[in-house]
Amino acid sequence: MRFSTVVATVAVAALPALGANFDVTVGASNGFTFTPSSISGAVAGDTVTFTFVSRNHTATTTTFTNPCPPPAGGEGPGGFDTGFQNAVGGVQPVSVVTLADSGTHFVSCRQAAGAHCQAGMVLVINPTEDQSLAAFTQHARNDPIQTDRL
Ligand SMILES: *[C@@H]1O[C@H](CO)[C@@H](O)[C@H](O)[C@H]1NC(C)=O
Ligand SMILES: [Cu+2]
Repeated sequence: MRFSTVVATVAVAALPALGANFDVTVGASNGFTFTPSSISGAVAGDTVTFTFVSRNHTATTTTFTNPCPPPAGGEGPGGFDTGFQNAVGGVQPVSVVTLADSGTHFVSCRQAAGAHCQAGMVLVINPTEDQSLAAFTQHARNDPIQTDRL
């Protein structure tokens, strides 16, 4: 009996994560972009794997209407912030975020007082009809650079 208990414990510990994963490339072709820029059907426990391939960016949750720049630490609840990930010099950092809920989240980059955000560097997780990628992109492009939120 003791032997079988030990085996069962090891088997549980070896189980893979149950959630789905969504891969996002940050800064493809040296651009101010998340690729893809929209993720649908993500639920609590799923992961988003951000691979930073150029410059020095973050993936940070922010608000829908006043997004640029995102606040340090990310807009919550369910917010996240990868922190600055520098790909200059050839290393491509990878940051994995586990989603805390199945809600809609707006993501942008904190770099340069919101300049990257204003350039349209945006991602929506679980967009809705009212809170669409197009509407969020428009809010980002209209948001002035705000050095006091650095
Ligand atoms: C990345 O950007 C942040 C914010 O501008 C800066 O503090 C940091 O030093 C940069 N990292 C590198 C390696 O340049
Ligand atoms: Cu950036």
